Amino acid sequence: EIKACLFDLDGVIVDTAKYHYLAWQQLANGLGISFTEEHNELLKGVSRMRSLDIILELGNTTLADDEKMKLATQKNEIYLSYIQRMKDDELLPGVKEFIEEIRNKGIVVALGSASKNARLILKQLHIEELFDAIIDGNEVTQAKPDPEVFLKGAEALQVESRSCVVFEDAIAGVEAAKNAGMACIGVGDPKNLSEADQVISGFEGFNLKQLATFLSD
Ligand code: B16
Ligand code: MG
Repeated sequence: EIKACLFDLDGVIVDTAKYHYLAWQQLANGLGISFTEEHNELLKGVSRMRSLDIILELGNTTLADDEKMKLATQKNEIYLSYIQRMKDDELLPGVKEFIEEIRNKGIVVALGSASKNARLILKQLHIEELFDAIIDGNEVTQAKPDPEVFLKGAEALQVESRSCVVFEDAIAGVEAAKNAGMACIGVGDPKNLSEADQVISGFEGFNLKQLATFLSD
């Protein structure tokens, strides 16, 4: 029986990946490192500092820790300037309706995101009240694929892992859900998300009945 659903943020609820990309690209170009959309795939679901390390590795660059902190802050400022302009219509199609449907049917809902900006983004999109619990990058010490973010979500909702379903778009996120002993629905390309129990391309037309049949197969 499904008692709780846990949602990743970036790539599941809103496409902030394009803003992360623009901000990292601006930063990388400033360092003389070329950074493409393909490189950006490596950063999905990965923490801010780890993302910077990956970019520096691409450019064969090593920097002192204080220099790296400065760059990470700079990237976040660029990112926030995009986020502050974001509008409600940037919610991915159908996701708000799906969350409203499951809540009406008594399922509790949590956010499980690696982003330290998660609360700000939920506020900006006026969907903070859709979540019974919010676990984000400020509350976890272990990054996905470690299950910490989802285990803390389940704990906050007071639901056992086996009654939880996670929605994820990143490979590391699907692994984190599996490591937490939870069912997982991949959102995106089935090629990348083969570890998920089922994959959907998005939430348009998706409903609780379909979710229940998926998981009873
Ligand atoms: P921040 P998610 C992740 O969010 C993003 O996928 C990843 O690209 C980003 O680096 C990470 O959040 C940290 O974000 O710099 O805002 O703390 O997919 O786990 O919701
Ligand atoms: Mg994601």
